[in-house]
Amino acid sequence: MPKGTISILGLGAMGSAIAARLRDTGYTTTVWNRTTAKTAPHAAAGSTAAATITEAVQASDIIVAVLLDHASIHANLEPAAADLKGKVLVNLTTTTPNEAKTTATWAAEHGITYLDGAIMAIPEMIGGPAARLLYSGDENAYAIARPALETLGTAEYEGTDPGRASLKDMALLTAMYSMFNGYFQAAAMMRTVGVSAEATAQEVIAYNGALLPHIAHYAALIEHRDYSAGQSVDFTRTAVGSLITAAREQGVSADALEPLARRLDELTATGRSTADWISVIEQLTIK
Ligand code: FVH
Repeated sequence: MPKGTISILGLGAMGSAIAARLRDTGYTTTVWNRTTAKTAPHAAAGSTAAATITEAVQASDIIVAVLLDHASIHANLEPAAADLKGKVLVNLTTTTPNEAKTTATWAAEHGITYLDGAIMAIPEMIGGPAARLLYSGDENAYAIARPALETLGTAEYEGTDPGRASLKDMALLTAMYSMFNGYFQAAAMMRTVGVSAEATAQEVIAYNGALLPHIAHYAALIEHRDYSAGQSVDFTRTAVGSLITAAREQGVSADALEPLARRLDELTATGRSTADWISVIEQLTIK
């Protein structure tokens, strides 16, 4: 028995996975994509292919947008604003927090109930519990769309600030890219002596994997701004300086570490060389 009507705007890798999942879990789906040919497999599988975005919007109560970026969302949705009025719009396109807020303001001005979303998964994970999808914005929009959204993965509502889901997404992605960048640095250094990327990967997984839970200890100290003990700025500055020198000696760029060295230099220059090195976090806020 059909559960409700949902239109999916955007049939890239992620939009396609979402459309398929919603269709397979009993929703009446209408799909639209800029490149019309991408609607064909969905139409063959039971979705309705809309020729225009307006047609797609008019077909459903809930509209899920999965386009490339903020610019493509506004280029396509603004002309359809009148048709979106009174509907629930769930935007799963990756945008910055401020872009999410801009879209929320625009939606409110046009009588659209807006929920912003961030997908912490790859398309293959959609439909499984390991897929985390973060949402923030209009509570009513979340309540209405929630049953459908819960079919996509684990749904987590982050509150009414429309930028909140995006901010968390961006913060976690920043941590992720920094982690991988650290591995690239290690692999670039080790391959100068013929060690394979696979071998270094195993070493990094073992070493960093064992250390990773230690960030919870750092978190407690950061919460209390307790930088009175622990590994000092002075010690860490020397250690990071050696890492930079070692990288350069191997003919490898030290770009990955130089910002950390600069933060440690700043702490030293302002008389905080004996503080715990995790106080670098205080240097990250742009004043
Ligand atoms: N794929 C992933 O693993 C990540 C996981 C985390 C979240 N992201 C975000 O999801 C959005 C969509 O990503 P995607 O994987 O579906 O991306 P593509 O396969 O490249 O498809 C892009 C779709 O956007 C359409 N599009 C692009 N520009 C425009 C435009 N100016 N007007 C209308 N549509 C546009 C594109 O259409 P077409 O090229 O087929 O005609 C695709 O439907 C994204 O924000 C990720 O960051 C996915």
